[in-house]
Amino acid sequence: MYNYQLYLVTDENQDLEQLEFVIREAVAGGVTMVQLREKHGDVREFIKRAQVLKSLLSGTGVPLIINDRVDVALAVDADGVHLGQSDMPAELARRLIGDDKILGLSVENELQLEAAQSLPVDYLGLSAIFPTPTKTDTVHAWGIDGLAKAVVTSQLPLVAIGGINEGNIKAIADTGAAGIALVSAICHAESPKAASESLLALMR
Ligand code: TZP
Ligand code: MG
Repeated sequence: MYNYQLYLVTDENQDLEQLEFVIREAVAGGVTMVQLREKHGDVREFIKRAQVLKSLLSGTGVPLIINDRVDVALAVDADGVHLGQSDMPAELARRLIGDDKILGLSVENELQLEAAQSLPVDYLGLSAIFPTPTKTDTVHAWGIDGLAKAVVTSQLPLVAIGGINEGNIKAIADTGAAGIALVSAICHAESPKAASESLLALMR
């Protein structure tokens, strides 16, 4: 139902100006979804950045997803929330955000993948496919084989995340995953627009 093909996750280390540049370019280059990921700033800063992205994305058809915080998503009327395993339980988040918003959940191993199948979520983020310097606390890497098996068993759409770039995206696309989520391959590209265009072409 939603298009997860090229899912941009923002880099919290980029300032507002860099963030705006990346989002404008990435949308022009064809990203299909944007997640605002803030791990260290205070909630006011989070909300401010969310409001900026909300207005940048309005009218583009690209949904804005908020990482971790249901309250921030509701406060700015974002299109959805992405939860980790230690965030608010999915059932409660769904009750708060309603049926019309997008709800995603990260799964880090097979047990979590199986348990998530009966949850009221729209998609699962398979974290992490490869080890990545962007998130150093991931415990397990699914690899291409793990992803391919997960795609076969999951009833829910899977979005692959972690260490994905132009060099390995084809192997990911071949597994039948619904999409890929990336930070550095787009946020740190000299031209986020050109990077998004070529990543999208490789995904298709
Ligand atoms: N969750 C699992 S890996 C990751 C997140 C947020 C970071 C992905 O970043 P990159 O730079 O695309 O490897
Ligand atoms: Mg999280």
